[in-house]
Amino acid sequence: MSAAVITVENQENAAHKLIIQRSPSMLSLQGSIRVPGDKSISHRALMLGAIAEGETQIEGLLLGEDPRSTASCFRLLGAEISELNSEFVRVKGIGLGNFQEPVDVLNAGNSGTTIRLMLGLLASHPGRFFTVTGDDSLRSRPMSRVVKPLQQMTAQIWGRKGNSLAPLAIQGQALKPIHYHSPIASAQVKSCILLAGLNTEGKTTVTEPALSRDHSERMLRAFGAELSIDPETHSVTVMGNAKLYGQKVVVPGDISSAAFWLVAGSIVPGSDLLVENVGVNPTRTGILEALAMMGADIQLENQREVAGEPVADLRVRSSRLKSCTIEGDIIPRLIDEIPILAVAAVFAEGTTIIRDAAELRVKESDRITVMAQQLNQMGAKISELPDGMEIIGGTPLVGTDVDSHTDHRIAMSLAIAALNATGTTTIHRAEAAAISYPNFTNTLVEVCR
Ligand code: SPQ
Repeated sequence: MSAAVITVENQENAAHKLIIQRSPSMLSLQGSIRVPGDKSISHRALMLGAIAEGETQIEGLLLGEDPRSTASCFRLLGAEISELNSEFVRVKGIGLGNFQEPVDVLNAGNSGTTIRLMLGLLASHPGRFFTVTGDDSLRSRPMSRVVKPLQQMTAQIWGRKGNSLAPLAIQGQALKPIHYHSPIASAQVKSCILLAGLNTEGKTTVTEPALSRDHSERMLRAFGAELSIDPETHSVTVMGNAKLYGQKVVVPGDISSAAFWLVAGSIVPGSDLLVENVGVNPTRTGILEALAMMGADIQLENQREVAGEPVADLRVRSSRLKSCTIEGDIIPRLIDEIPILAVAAVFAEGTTIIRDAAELRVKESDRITVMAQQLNQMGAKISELPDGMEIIGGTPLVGTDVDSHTDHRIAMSLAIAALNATGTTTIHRAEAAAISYPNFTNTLVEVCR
């Protein structure tokens, strides 16, 4: 008999419920799995491929909804992108400065990375007019964080609420270079400004208060851009009038997707899971450090470098977790993993504090409020802080009806919480997982033994 009953119930409008019922005989998670390609790297490979000269070949692209949005936007801008396939995608670039004026609105769907990075490129393409939008969630996320610095570069952008919400209209211009001191550590802000700087004469610099993920910097260099980086001040400078050349990109597995299995393997007794081929770029490995602080048993095996990004296989075995405090400079290095870290904290001994993470309130959902509400409905003891959560661990969870709020990371975090709950958990709007992890439910079924 299977250790868990996992069913998917389809509903109207492509919505579905994920129903998880753990069997009374204890389940454990076993086997070796692969997670889909890194979402951040997938977006950047498509975008840089599109603005490069010549052909880019991408191996291991994430086939989630978000990279599909990027591909459809850049096709409208003139790039030739072959059918998306995780084995091989070919992008015929149009060369920097050569976007065609799209005949329709560029729709970034649910993807903050698509709209914010693309804005930097659009604003710096003189003589063309563009309109960009997204789904309900994206249209409520703040765009002023990129619109304001682009305006300092003389960009022309209009939108609702003082040009801070999509839909946005952009009249491309020749921009002026700036040195931007970002008030937040955000890879999307940094990348937007650097991408705008590519087609702008002179040097454009971004300084951030703490280091955010550096995939743009690594990939820009690989494509031939001239970049200087000052690690002391967290500053990156790009030389304008750049020329990029098509490359071969190998996308490693996404550590943000691996995080669900690292927590599941830690909290479900008797588990022993190997997650192969995971990107372990130091700007993304805050989750490994946080779980180590909590006493998790995670080993990095077969460490190697693939196409400029560090990669390893991660072995997780169950362990007794203890509480910890997560705050400060580690936050940007694990920001997307905080929903699943909250699940780990619920099963840990003691009180876990998460601070300095107010950014969570402006993600695909308000991830502080939604995680606290949904896990508390299952019996957890989580109090919201303005910039985080206080989680009193050790209270058993009981399955009930919960909702993803259409946020992929919430849907998957709740599914992992359900593995360690008694009774039946029904996750509404679980289809959101397809944004970053289309195969999530199949892998869940595969590893539960
Ligand atoms: O792309 P989007 O929708 O913003 O996705 C998220 C996610 O959880 O997948 C955030 F909601 O990831 C961001 C991440 O939080 C992806 C990203 C990137 O690829 O540059 C950077 C981070 O955002 P930020 O605002 O800190 O720059």
